[in-house]
Amino acid sequence: MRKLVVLGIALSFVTAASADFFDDFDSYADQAAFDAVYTQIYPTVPLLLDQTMGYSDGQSVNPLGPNNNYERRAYMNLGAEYDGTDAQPLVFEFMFKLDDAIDWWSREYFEIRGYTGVGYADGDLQELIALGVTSSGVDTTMYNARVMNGAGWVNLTTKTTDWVKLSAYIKTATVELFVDDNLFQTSARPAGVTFDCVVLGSGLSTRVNTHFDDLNVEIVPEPASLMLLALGALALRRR
Ligand SMILES: [Ca+2]
Ligand SMILES: [Ca+2]
Repeated sequence: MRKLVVLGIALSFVTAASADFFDDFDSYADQAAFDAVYTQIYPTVPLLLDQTMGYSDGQSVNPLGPNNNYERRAYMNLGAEYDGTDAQPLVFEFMFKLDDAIDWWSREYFEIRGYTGVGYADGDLQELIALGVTSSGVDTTMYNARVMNGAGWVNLTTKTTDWVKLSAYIKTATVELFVDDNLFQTSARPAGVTFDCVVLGSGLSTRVNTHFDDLNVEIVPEPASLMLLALGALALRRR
């Protein structure tokens, strides 16, 4: 009976862990193919698929600084409501590259958002977590992040021109903010607010060219949950 209980717990984790989305942007043959997946918020000034460089293989997303970049923004609905817990954080992360780490006027980021409805701009915006760089109210020598209903904009670590991995681990009532898997900030957040879409690009003016790659949205079991999974597997084998 105890084995069955453990097995049941383990299976419930397996089911909940299936909410994954990953895009390396390498599969799109052209801009039109990219636009079929991501909805351009300003169709006449689209967020660009860059087919000349990337972190993974040869393609990435480029909001095309340093020239006028007042638009170039797109979104994608995740198709369901996602939330993280302490046991199973919802992970939002991607690779990010600045062409210039010195210039203060650098405003680009990706966001994960939650609306009262089922996707982008459907009802009221409930929460927004951004990762990237911004130019006011922060230390502009650093990567930045924003938790709208938490710490607001915060500083992470010193900017470079290398590819870096920016990550947000969304837990029950906190958001942990990482650069290259190093934790730099923890913000509070309202528990129970779910996420339903991602927004790519700031849509704001900037003077620095940036690239984004390997966008990942995933529910990750923490080690305690993995231990339960292992116990469940063991129980199965012993049966
Ligand atoms: Ca890529
Ligand atoms: Ca929603």
